[in-house]
Formats: sequence, C-alpha cells, structure tokens
Amino acid sequence: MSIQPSKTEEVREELRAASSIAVLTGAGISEESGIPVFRGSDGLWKQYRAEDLATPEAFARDPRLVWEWYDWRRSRIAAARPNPAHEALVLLENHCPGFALITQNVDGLHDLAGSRHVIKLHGDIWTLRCQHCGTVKSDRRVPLPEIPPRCACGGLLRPGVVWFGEALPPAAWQAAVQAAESCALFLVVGTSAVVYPAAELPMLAKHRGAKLIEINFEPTALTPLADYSFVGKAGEMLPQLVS
Ligand code: BJW
Ligand code: ZN
Repeated sequence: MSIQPSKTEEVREELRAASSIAVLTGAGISEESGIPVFRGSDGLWKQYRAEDLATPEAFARDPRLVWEWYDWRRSRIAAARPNPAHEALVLLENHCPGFALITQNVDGLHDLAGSRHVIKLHGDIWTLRCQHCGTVKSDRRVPLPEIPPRCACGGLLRPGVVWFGEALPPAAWQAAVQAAESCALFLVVGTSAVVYPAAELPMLAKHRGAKLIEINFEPTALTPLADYSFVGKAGEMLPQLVS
C-alpha cells in the first residue's frame, strides 16, 4: 500500500522540522520479520491464553509450560531479521538529536537493526532474571535448557520480561514518560495500544502538545486522536516517511 503523496510530504516535513521525536513501537513492527503479534486473528492470544503464559501466577503454577513457550518464542525470534521499519527508525535516530525509541517488544530487533538507545518497557527475551535476588543476566541460548535453571543464589531463573500484573522497570518507565512529555512529535507504530501503562504514553504526549502520528495495519483506539494516521504495513510506510 502506498501513502497519499501530499500527506506523506507533510509528515516528512514534520519529521524534518521536529526538534525532538519519541517513537513507541509494538509487536506490529516485527510482524514483517515473521514474529507473531499478540492480538488479532493470527495473534498469539488466539492460540494461547495470556493468563496461562504471561503472568507470574502462571509461572508459579507451571514453570515448565511457560518456559517451553518462551523457548519456542526464542527460536522464532532467533530466526528473524530486522525489517525496513526497524531500519527506518535507525535513520531517524541518526538525523534527530532529540530522539527516543520506546518499545513494548522483547525481541531485540531494534538493537539488531542498530538503534542505539532503546527504552524497553516490557523487558528483553534475551535475558533471564532470578526470582529470588533479582539478578538479570544476558542469555541467548536457543534452545533453552529443558527446565528453568537456578541462579548462583539458588533462586529460580525466569524470562526477563514483564508479565501482566507486574510493574514496568522503573527507569525505563521514567525515561519513556520524560520522552513523551517533552517531545514535539510522537510516532506510534504497530501497537494495538490496549496494554497499560504503555498505552498512556501517546495520550500524555498529545496532552503536552506533541503532534501524534500513527502507523498501523488497522485503525486503533488511538486513531481518532492522531494528527496523521497511516493505515498499512510499517515496513512499507515508515521508509516512505523517513527516507
Ligand atoms: C501492524 C502490522 C504491520 C500488525 N505493520 N502494524 C484494565 C484497564 C486498564 C489496565 C488494566 C486493566 N486490567 C489490567 C490492567 C493492567 C494490564 C493491562 O493493560 N491489561 C489490558 C490488556 C487490559 N497491564 C499490566 O498488567 C502491566 N503492568 C501493570 O499495569 O502494573 C501495575 C503495577 C504497578 C505496581 C506494582 C505492580 C503492578 C504489564 C503489562 C505487561 C504486558 N506484557 C506483554 C508480554 C510481554 C512479554 C512477552 O512478550 O512475552 O507485553 S502482553 C503483550 O501485549 C506484550 C506486548 O508488549 C503488549 C502490547 O501488545 P502490542 O505490541 O500492542 O501488540 P498487539 O498484538 O496487541 O498489536 C499489534 C498491532 O500491530 C495491531 O494493532 C496490528 O493491527 C498491528 N500490525 N502487523 C503495522 N505489518
Ligand atoms: Zn539469584
């Protein structure tokens, strides 16, 4: 799908002129890299129940089941490469001094694409965290060991991600709020914007006077608030806006 030329040019100009830009990405930006999204007809939550896999209660009840699901997710992600949407955001970072990239994704594809400062709201699938002492370590094994290993302190290691009912990492959340409150332009890419508190960020930015631009495959609850809304694939739309 291509964008109306006049609208494209207007947004390209907005991006060029903005003194500061904050971007919030969601699972949709990695969809064209072959990583399944959560919601929608092909989404992970159609096949699996979030309560069984993405809550601390689920891990306490059946750590092996949750562990296996993350092992499967890791193998999908390990085979994936960044797509033109991830790459366009690297370009944007290189051309805008006041740039902040906030992601809900745990896949690490922004890092792999070359984005330098990624604010990760929901953690990182390539880390493990000790349930007892909180130590976080990088772990890129695929496949994972069959059962969750133990930390040096004896505590059980778990995926270093944020599950429902858990607080977001405070430093990441503070950095995201600061970026949303101070940016001139807020760009939202590939998120259904239904998971809080991440979904507050575009509204926070808008209330502080930022221009709101959305790119999504379909309209969302944010669309009526957006100054510009592009309906289409991030990997096609973003490069057109940023090139
Ligand atoms: C494309 C595309 C293409 C596709 N191009 N676009 C009632 C009201 C409000 C809040 C709550 C409530 N009840 C409970 C809550 C809180 C809860 C919440 O928000 N629930 C709602 C779902 C109702 N939130 C939490 O629990 C959070 N914590 C919290 O609130 O803590 C409070 C607290 C404070 C102090 C102490 C203790 C607690 C935590 C949320 C954690 C979310 N975790 C997950 C899993 C992460 C780990 C993992 O990956 O395994 O995060 S769930 C999942 O959803 C994942 C995602 O990051 C997140 C958001 O999903 P996203 O990215 O938006 O993906 P989709 O699939 O929803 O959308 C994809 C979009 O892309 C679609 O719109 C497509 O159209 C589009 N698209 N292809 C462009 N090619
Ligand atoms: Zn430990």
